[in-house]
Amino acid sequence: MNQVVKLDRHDVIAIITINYPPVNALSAAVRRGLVDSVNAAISDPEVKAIVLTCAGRTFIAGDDIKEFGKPPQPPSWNEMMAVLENSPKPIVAAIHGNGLGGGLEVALVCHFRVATQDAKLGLPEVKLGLLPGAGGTQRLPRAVGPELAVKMIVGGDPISAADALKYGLIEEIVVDPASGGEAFARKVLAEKRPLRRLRDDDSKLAAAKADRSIFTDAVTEMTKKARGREAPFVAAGAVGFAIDLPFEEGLRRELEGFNKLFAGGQSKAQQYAFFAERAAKKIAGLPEGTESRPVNRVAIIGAGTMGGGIAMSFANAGIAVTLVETSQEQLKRGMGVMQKNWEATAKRGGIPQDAPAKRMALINGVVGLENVKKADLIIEAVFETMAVKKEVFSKLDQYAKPGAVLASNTSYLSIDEIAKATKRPQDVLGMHFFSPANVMKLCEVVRAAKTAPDALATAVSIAREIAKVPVVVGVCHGFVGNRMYDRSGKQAEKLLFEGALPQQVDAVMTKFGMPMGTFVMHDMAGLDIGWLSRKERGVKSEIADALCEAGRYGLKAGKGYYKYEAGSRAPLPDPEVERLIGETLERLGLKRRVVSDDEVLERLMYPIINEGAKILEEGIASRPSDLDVVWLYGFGWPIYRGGPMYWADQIGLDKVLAKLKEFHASLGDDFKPAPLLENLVAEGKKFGELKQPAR
Ligand code: 3H9
Repeated sequence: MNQVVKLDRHDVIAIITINYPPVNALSAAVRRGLVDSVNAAISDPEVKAIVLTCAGRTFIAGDDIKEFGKPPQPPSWNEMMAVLENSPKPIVAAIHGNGLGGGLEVALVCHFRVATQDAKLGLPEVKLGLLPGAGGTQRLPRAVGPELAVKMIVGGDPISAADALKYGLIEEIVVDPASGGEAFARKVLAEKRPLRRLRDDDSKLAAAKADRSIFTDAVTEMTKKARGREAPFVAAGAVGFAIDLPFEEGLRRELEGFNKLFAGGQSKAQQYAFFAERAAKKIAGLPEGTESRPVNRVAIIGAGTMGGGIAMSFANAGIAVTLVETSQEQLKRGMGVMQKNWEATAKRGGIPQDAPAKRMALINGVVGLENVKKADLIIEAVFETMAVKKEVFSKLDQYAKPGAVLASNTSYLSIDEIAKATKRPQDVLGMHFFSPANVMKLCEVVRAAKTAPDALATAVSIAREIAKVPVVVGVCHGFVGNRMYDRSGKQAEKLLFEGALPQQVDAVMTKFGMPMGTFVMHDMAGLDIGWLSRKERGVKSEIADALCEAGRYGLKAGKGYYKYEAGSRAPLPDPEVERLIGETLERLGLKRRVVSDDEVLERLMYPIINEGAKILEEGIASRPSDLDVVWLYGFGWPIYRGGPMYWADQIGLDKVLAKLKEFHASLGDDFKPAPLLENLVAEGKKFGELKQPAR
């Protein structure tokens, strides 16, 4: 039909095949080919039924996001959907890989659907700050009932083919999409099955029409974690229209919601984040054709909080690991923590009941570094001092097999320095996981001066295999994430010396969309650790020290920057803390002033942007979007704000620079503007316009 859609005929069955790599997105050319093919099949008197299938690795993964924002090209979605739905000849959608977004919506206007066992079906538009805008919110509830439809549309996660079959989204599971779809189409003809148009079938809406709580309970559950995002609420509302309004009216209201979200800033930021994550997969400067090394066995050194979390991440992905400790006692403690962690998740229904035992079985706990001999990848997660790290790496040099990738999970230390402890610096790199490592998706893959390209590629690919989001960064103190975060943390502390209270600072952060504020986080981590380290170094932080001297060690003590009721993790503002802060300031001769929320936000966030600019200048990260990915997946930056660098572009770099200069004049060098930022402002450019590095 055209370059991306092919029409074949196997006697009475027309087979339409979309072939538009990589994911058969519904570009204008695909829509044109599809409409023309269906029309041709309808007008061909020999054709009695039509199969819609895709070539390559997947069915249609949605509208073509790369065409978003460009002038619309015909045929319109409306036209395409009408041609398919009104076809007098049955159309069978045969799904493999992913049937997502507009792809699933196309399948829903077809009269029948079959899918391969490994197929995933979903409406992930909310993840792009949108809702399904081609009838998905009206047809999916009619296919599977409003309860599951809310889960899929508001949550955005796909379901398996087995579930799709169970809930009536597909008719059959097939082995091969094209031949399976064709066989099913022949069955439809042989059995003279009537065309099933979901728009005309309200049977699955009846229960929710009679008892609306079926719908509202599902919405309450699914919007619990929406935190500031608009799309989940608008999407939920649209599913409500399917229950309450006639089909056409529901469709109209759905489109209204889609257009509103599409025009809004949240969706733009979320689309940006989608491409930022994909851009981060492209490792700058990696020689063409670099292959990763095979990894069949993984060893992790250290069963503490980080090592345990990393081991859990591997086991969660079904990969066996050898977990090495220095004593049986330490090992037992670490294994116990993992077991408890999984059991708690299973109890909450987060993983199957038998998962904890199965996952524990994948972890082989051992004592002694000599046990790493067979590992292809070794991740060190021991105590965070250079001397200890170097000792471990020099021993690894003796035990690890040639070619094994040697990774350190250090959060701050120089990988170049650690690599010197071995005779194989080409195999050494950083894999910096974020805490809790079994939960947070970010993994900074640190490329040291001598890291070999294939070692780097190996770390990136294994990180992806365990469902992490790897971002390649260079060596500097704290790499990208912590280096930027520390700028903000320092200001949070300073603000307390000027008159802000922990609860004000934290509230500004959570209102902005961060999952938690700095001081709640300090309480969770424990204040005593920093206190001890300060004492060792002879450094003071008067307010934090005063809290510790009063026994306020954080959550574990039931009091820190906040107080906590017995058995509760909910932080409560404590007048006692305000008193302690007041006394400390008085002792230091400092006057409290009213600090505005705007100032708190600027003081916390602008240094992050400024530090990001310095990181880019130094070449520690390849692109501004990589920094945004670090913040999205390492610190829970609100996705609807894209990331700090994207956010800065939206505010206007001139405004950010002007504020930094103002703070620099009054508060000193913490705010000294990065030359890159000054240059961009001088050229009237944004971070987003910086030249992208070569793949
Ligand atoms: C929608 O459908 C709106 C409708 O409701 C209504 C309209 C009226 N378009 O992720 P990968 C590219 S909204 C264009 O690395 P994987 C991606 O950028 C859409 N391009 O592969 C990358 O390109 P590059 C709803 C797309 O195997 C390449 O494909 N659908 C699209 O890890 C490989 O991607 C979604 O939100 C697209 N729709 O994962 C699904 N999708 O190589 C979004 C991907 O140049 N997509 N690309 O960097 C995904 O979730 C994943 O890509 C998928 C494959 C699971 C499909």
